[in-house]
Amino acid sequence: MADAERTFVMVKPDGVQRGLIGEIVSRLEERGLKMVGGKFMQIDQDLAEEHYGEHEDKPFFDGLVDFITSGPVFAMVWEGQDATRQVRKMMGETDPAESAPGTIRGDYGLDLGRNVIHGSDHEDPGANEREIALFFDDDELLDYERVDEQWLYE
Ligand code: IDP
Ligand code: MG
Repeated sequence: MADAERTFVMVKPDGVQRGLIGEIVSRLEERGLKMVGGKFMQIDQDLAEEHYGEHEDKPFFDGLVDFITSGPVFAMVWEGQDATRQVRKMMGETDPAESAPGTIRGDYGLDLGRNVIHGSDHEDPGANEREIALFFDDDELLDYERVDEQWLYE
């Protein structure tokens, strides 16, 4: 496998409330990505402010923090070839209204502030590692082989 990497993915509170955890996990699993960590949790104020720290000066920051702490999320780590960029492609654009049908945000969202899923930004080097470390301890991430890996990678 070339470029094997891990990326942080989260079903946001709107996705949890709308019953989309299974659908999102299913899409990533069927693509061939491997879940190596998962945590159903509620984000507190400090973690939210740190996770979205890059947006602290934006007008939507307070609303974003309120939203992401408003209910349970499903935080995950997924592993695979070029995983960070591939997950972002499957997510669509930040604004669901601009996201192509077939993408997660394009299929399940309409509004910028309720876009169902988070995934580490592949254009921000180190974002995946930083976000994984923010949400997971090392011993919460599992190393294992999926039985289909020999058919998934050349
Ligand atoms: P991303 O989630 O596609 O990486 P970012 O630009 O990193 O997008 O923004 C983080 C999150 O902040 C978005 O997923 C969305 O929930 C929210 N957000 C971004 N821009 C706006 C906005 O203009 N209004 C309201 N919420 C926004
Ligand atoms: Mg982002």
